[in-house]
Amino acid sequence: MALADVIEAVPTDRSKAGSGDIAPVNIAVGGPLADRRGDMRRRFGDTGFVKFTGLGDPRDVERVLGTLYRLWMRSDPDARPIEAPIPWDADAFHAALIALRGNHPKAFAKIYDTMQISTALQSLAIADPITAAAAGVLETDPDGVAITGAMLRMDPPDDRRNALAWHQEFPHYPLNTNPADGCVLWMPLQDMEDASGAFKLCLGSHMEGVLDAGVAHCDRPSYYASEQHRIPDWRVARFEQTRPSVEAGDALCFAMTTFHATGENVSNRIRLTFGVRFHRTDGEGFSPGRFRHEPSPS
Ligand SMILES: O=C(O)CCC(=O)C(=O)O
Repeated sequence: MALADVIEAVPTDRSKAGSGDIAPVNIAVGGPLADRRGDMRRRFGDTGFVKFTGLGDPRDVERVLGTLYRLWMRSDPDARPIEAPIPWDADAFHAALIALRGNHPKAFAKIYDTMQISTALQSLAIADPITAAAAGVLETDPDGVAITGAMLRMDPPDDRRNALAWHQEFPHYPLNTNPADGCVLWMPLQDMEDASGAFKLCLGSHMEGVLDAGVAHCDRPSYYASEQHRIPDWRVARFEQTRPSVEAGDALCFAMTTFHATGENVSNRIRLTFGVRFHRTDGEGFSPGRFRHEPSPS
C-alpha cells in the first residue's frame, strides 16, 4: 500500500482555523485505517503514550555522554580538560558546548553528526530493555522490529531554530502504512523538568490518524535547522496537553500519530535527549526504504 492510500482526503471542521494556517488539512479516518484504530488504542491506550521508569541502563547513558565529552575535547580549539568528578555532567562542559555552537558552528555540527552514528548511541538504541519495551508495545518480539532515526538531540537554552514544533512522527518516518505498527521511544539523558525543556504531548491525539498537513508541509531552512512538519495551532488547541515528569533513563514510548513537541529549555544547560523509532517488519505495506548520505558542512 502506498503512502497516498494512507492519507485520505476527508473534509474536516476548519471552523476553528485562524488566519495564516496552512491550507489543506485532511485526516485519515476512513477506509483502511478505520480497521487499525483498534491496534492504535490497544497499543497506546487513551493517552497515546506509555511511560517506562528506569529503562535506560546508566552505563549505556554514561557511555553516550562520555563519547560526547571526548568528541568535544578533540574538536573544540578552546577545549581544556574539565576538573570535575563527572566532567560531562559539569556546568562548565555545558557552557563550553554552548560557546562552541556560537563560535564554531561547523565544529558543533560535526560533533552532533558524529554522535548520531557513534557506537555508543547506536548501542543505546538497541539495548535489550529498550528494544524489548518498544517491541512489547507493538505486540511483537524484539527480532520483529527494525529501527530508524536513533538520535541524540542537543538543544541549547532558548533555542528556537531546532526546537520541534507540534508534529506527528509519521511524516518523518513513514515506513509503516499502518501507523500503529511504529512507535517512538524518547528518553532524557538528564533529569527533565519544565525549566530544562520537558517533553510535550497532546493527550489522545494519536487517534486522529495521519494528518496530511504534516506530510505535505515540510520546512527545513538550512543544514543547521531541524526538519519541521508543523501541525496548525487550531488543531493542537483541541487537545489537553501534558508534560510527563521524567528522570534520566526514564522513557516515553508514543505513537507515530501522537502530537508532540520540544519543551522550552530555559535552563543554563544543553537539553540532551535520546530518541529512536521502532517499526514492525511484518505489517502489510512495510517499506524499509534507503537513506541517503548528506555531507556535514566543512
Ligand atoms: O526531544 C525533543 O525535543 C523532541 C523530539 C521529537 O519530537 C522527535 O524526535 O520526534
